[in-house]
Amino acid sequence: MKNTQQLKTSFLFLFIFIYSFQLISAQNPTLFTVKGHVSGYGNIGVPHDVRIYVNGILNDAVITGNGNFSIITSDSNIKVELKQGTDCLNGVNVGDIIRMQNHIIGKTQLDEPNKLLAGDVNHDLKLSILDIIMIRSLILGKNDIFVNNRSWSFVDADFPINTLNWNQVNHFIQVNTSDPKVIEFKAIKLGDVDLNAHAD
Ligand SMILES: [Ca+2]
Ligand SMILES: [Ca+2]
Repeated sequence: MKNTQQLKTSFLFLFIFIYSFQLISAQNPTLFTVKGHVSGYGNIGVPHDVRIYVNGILNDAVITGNGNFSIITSDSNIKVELKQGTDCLNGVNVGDIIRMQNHIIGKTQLDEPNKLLAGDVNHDLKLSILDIIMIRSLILGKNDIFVNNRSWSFVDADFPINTLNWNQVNHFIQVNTSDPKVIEFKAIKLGDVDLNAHAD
């Protein structure tokens, strides 16, 4: 009889232990840290006021002066995007329009994929007269931002980009959070096809 009672008590303790463990696990999910880095191209540097979005939601992670950031998440797979929508005119002037016109009519091609990404200000993955119209409106003060409130683009820096595939690069990075690799973004100032914007 005593053994039966002891067995019941043992089962009860075992049940409480497993239940408590499950409760603690649910309250304290495993957290992953995803490390990232953003860099400008050439001597352009990294812009201020860059916001980090994780799965479409603004995250509190901040980018340090040297371009590093850390995201803490409990998700096993996340989509990371960077956005910056201030100071759209930075580096944008008539010289950019002339270079884009020359590219479109085939006179002088823009010779770097970064310049093509910079020129596609309406983000339709083509360089066309529509982009020039948008830049001209910005310079004339008729609008103060490019589409989707973007002033800079942030693309996957590990994509093997060239002047033929520049429009296939992802403007986000999908991350398996258990993978320790550092994700790398490249910052592109929109509208600045001769690359004379500055980061601060
Ligand atoms: Ca375009
Ligand atoms: Ca420029």
